[in-house]
Amino acid sequence: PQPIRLSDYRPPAYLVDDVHLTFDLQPNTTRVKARLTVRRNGDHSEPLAFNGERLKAVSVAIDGRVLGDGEYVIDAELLTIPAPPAAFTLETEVEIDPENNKALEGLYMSGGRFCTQCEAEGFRKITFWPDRPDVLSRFTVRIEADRRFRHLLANGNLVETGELPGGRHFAVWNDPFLKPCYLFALVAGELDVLEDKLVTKSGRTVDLRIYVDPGMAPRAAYAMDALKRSMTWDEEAYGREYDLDLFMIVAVRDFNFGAMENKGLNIFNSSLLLADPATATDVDYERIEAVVAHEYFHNWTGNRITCRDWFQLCLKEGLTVFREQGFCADMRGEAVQRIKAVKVLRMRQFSEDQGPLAHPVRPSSYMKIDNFYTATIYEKGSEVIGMLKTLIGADAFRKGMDLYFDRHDGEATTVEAFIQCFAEASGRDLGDFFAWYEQAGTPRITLSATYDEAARTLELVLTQATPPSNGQETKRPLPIPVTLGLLDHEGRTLAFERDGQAMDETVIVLDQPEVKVTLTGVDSLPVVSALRGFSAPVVMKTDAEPKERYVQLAADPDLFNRWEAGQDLAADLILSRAAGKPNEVGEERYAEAVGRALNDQASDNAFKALLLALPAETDLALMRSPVDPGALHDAREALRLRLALHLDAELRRLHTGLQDLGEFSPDAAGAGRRALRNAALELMAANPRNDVADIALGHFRAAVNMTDQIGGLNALMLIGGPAFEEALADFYARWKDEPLVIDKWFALQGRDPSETALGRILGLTAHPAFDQKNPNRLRALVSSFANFNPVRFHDPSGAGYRFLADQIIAVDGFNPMTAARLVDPLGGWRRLKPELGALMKAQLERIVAVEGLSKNVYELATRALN
Ligand code: HT7
Ligand code: ZN
Repeated sequence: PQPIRLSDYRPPAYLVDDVHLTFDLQPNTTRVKARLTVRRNGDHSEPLAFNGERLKAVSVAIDGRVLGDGEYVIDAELLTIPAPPAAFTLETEVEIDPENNKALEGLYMSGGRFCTQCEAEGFRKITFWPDRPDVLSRFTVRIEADRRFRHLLANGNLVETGELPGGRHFAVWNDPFLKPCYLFALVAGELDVLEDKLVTKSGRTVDLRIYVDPGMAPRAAYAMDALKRSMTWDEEAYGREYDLDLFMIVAVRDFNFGAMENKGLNIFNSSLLLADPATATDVDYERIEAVVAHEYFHNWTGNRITCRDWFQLCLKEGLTVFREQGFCADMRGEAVQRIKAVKVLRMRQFSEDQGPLAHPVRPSSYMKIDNFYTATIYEKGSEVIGMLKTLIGADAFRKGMDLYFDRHDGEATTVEAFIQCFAEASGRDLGDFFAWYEQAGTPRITLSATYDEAARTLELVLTQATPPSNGQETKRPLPIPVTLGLLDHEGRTLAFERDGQAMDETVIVLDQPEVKVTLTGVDSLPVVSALRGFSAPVVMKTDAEPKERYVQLAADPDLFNRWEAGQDLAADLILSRAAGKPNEVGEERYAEAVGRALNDQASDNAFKALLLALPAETDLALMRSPVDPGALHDAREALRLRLALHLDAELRRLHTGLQDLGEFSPDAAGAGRRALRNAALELMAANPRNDVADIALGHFRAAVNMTDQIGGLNALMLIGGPAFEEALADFYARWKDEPLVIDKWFALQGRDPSETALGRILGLTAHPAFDQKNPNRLRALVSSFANFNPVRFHDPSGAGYRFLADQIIAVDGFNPMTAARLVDPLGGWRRLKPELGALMKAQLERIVAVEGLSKNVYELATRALN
């Protein structure tokens, strides 16, 4: 297969201004009639070549005349018409089979309902079309179906409904906004609906509807609340108002991704929409709030202004993640949300950046665009915008956003056009900044500080280097904003001067291989608090000593750096132990410092819960190579044991004192309390004292919400033994009819690090409730195992790798997109200790050798091997 390159971009040869689609819905033989108003784009004589995949063509006509053989060609990918007129009506009719569409793109069936997923290139599985985001059209859609498909939904406004002979009915929808076909959506089926209204800032009333499985409407209440808060927030934070009179969301169980922002008709994976205290955890609530907001925010960043081509994907995704993170910070607290975002970034994006799948935020070539919905595009894409804001300031940033919305509304545009708005708004040349979009890899920066007591100066020397990545051997320096403040050794903020100006905090722009900055008026030997709020997506090394980290852990006013100091201390201790040099004095000192931080009355519970969690094994694995996952696991467990013993009384006190009294509330305060209580229990589980299993079992049995039930089950899993087996069986029996809860049951077992877990995990694919065809169920077991259970995944026998490869090969046969998303954990073979690396590589080779492998898996597996 040939890659597609950004440098080959050409405007579309033909545009479609209007389209009228008629769907005659039948599970196996749906007919789609399309009437397109087509216009040649520019002066050329190129043939018309519209995409079409797996379409059984019934007829093709131009201006009412049915074309005969020889007047058009249909192959596996295209409808070609050699010499069409300059402007004409193209009518096609095709037949498709939604029921047997297990790839879950195009039109398919989930839970007996019709639904669609068109991003990125699914529309070509519905009808012949120039399937690219820079063709913007006005859509009218008529849906005809049996009356048992009670709700017939599409984008925009409902303009007509009616009855048809033979127990059928119809609905006609019109979307007044121009849109690319990837935002097209259709849903048909029996659904319950939760309804509400929102009055926008200009006084328009918008009807809000969330469609769910019959009986599930009460579980959509939190999503509805999140939707209303998102709509109001976007008005306040960005001046963006919703533009249609109706906004709909539909939940489906079979979905390749989290959710989809189709214009006026978002489609959600039900796991990211449905919640009640009995079946959803606080993490679910938080995710629902974030994803509802994210998809809603796409209405402006993605839908009203879309991407010219798929290389510009970060234009809508990075920006929308950035907006989503701003919303979540306002809803749930800035510091805690920032720490969580950075944890995700490090776990997913930094590992991507260190492996063979590293790519720039704006890639320059791809084989399957579905493979580029990555942490780099989303999470690093958001970080890049955060840096832009730090560099030009909040006011210029907002002006730049306003300009972008004004200038590009209704267009399909580029990252260059986006950055240009900020250059104009700030009056700054942002030419160098663009390297953040073009260069893969995580920059390494160093910072060293020299204090001159007599002169009261602090000289800071910062350096940067970005390691080579596939296809980019040499790297340019990037403009890296390093937000920095000083503390004295008692933890008090230390003021200083920069260029004669007094301040508490400054942003140093590290835009050369080395930058020196001298701060003056520094009254005592300082502790440097650098990269505050994680002001850039880099790995920083400093010459600070552990005692300085302890000052930060106790008192840094930047809560991100307070947390980071604890993580750095813990990581050093774990890595020393894993290297055979345990520092027992240091471990004790660390445990004492964590104990003091837990007693700090000023900090909130959610923050303390984060402080209590040691760096993940996957994060630690990024810090050293070759990686020995078993040694890392044992060393981390040793520190957990030390903490559990040292903090025993404190953990018990937290566990008892933080019990939920009164009604469950999913808000930040309630979630923070439960997070800390469950984090305390998780740490207690490392303590071999006999009564801990009883406490965990009591916690599990007494739980009145899913957060505590999973917290109890998780602790029992870490302890192991008959109590765990009993609780696991009870949990299954109680929730067997709740698919979203049974997903949790699979996911928890996938994460089980105990020595005997591997056999059970591999055996779970034979469980009657396991279903490879449902991406949620598949990911619950397979992704949680491969991504969150390093010690068992990297079993010395290679059985974990073989298991993952088996799943990828099997799923690729019907759902290549989801199969490809499982490849990532096999990308790390080069960094592993050689005997493990060889076993992992062998599985990649086995995958690549499979006959008839999809482009999706082929692309990622070959890149992972190279
Ligand atoms: N924009 C949406 C991406 C998406 C997707 C991509 C590929 C295959 C299936 C998909 N479903 C949704 C989701 C988002 O980022 O908002
Ligand atoms: Zn998105």
